[in-house]
Amino acid sequence: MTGTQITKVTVTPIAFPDPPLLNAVGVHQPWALRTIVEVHTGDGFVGLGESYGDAAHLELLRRAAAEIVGLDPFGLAELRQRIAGAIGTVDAADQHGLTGASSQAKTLLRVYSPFEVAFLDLQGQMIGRPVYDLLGGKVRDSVPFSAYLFYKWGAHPGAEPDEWGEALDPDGVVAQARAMISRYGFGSIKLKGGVFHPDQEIEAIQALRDAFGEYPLRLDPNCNWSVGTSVKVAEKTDGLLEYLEDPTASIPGMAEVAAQASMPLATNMCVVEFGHLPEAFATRAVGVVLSDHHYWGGLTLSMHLATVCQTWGVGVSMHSNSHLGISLAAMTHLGAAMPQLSYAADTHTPWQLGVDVLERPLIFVDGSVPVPDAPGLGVTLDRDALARLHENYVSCGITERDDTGYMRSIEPSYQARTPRW
Ligand code: GKR
Ligand code: MG
Repeated sequence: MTGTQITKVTVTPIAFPDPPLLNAVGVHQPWALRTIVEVHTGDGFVGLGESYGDAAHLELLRRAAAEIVGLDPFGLAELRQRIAGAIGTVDAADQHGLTGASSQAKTLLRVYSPFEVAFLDLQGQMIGRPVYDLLGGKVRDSVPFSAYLFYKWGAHPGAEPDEWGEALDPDGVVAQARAMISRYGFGSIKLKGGVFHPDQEIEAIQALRDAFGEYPLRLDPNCNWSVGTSVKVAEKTDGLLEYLEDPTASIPGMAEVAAQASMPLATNMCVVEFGHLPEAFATRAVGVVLSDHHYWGGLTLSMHLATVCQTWGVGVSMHSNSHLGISLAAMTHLGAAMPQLSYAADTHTPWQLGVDVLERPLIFVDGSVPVPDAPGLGVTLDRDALARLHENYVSCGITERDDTGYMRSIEPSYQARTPRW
């Protein structure tokens, strides 16, 4: 084997503390799960990737990892073929229901993604160039992110309050926005909705508008409204939102709402793989697609997605789930290289309570992450932190994200219903 070939791949499940964030299907469990992928070459380079941590996905990542030794880090086509061969025709997307329907195609791209990112990290280190250069070069020096607000309890039942406090009404939402913006400097705001009656969530949006003047605002109820409710909310929020995200389920449902709404509709739930684009664009169901390299097949395919969106006059934003710094670095390089990114990207970074797997995580300056110019992703794994977070995984007893099950353990009568209103 030559020094540039892959000699070892490790796949490490981790868990980190997660506050009780409320959403359309329940509440976040006390621990968020992720998987860290390390790909080593004979020359001593280590490429990094980060992905979901649910058991079925972890098993597929492990199967894929076993097939990668011996590959050339520049061989992305072969990487994808090997992974396709390793996982077969399985369909094992997320079970929590917040990133849309699953399919074999999407499962393959979810498994491929962290390895693709790790390969790009390696390529960059080997040729001494940042990952954004491998995606075509940077079009911006810093990538804007948005304040991502959640309704939340002050603490998990029986635990100490977390640093963000309670937010269950418009005042709490505005207070959370003030705290997050003063800490990170974000210049736009997204509220995770689908938790309370839509009228209460509209009141919160109005309160944010009153408190933050011209800040762009978004509301995302994760498909928890019927078409009729969505149309009414769109009427009541006319002039208040830069986009309304996934008000209702399915491409035909979104198309019906879009035909009557004044603002663009955005999605990370009805358009989640390339096969969804023709119908969604032909029926004008969505005005903005939220890209997410974790399930669109890594950074290169996310760039392709943006080009297709542009061709159809559809905007591009970026979706997030609970994540740590390797994902943030990958999102930052992608955002740096993607000319079509016309909205501040989502990030869950403020909710990770300062925990990370990196030695020096990327930082936010005035709501944006300055793009690192070091070779590869430009970040280094903190092995002690990785070991600690792996210990959390082993001891926390959680192997699946299950917001509904956790909510039911606290409120036994809770039912996840779509649409709820
Ligand atoms: O973290 O609860 C959450 C979010 O609801 C997340 O899981 C969604 O996938 O943020 C996401 C979204 O924009 O739909
Ligand atoms: Mg969303």
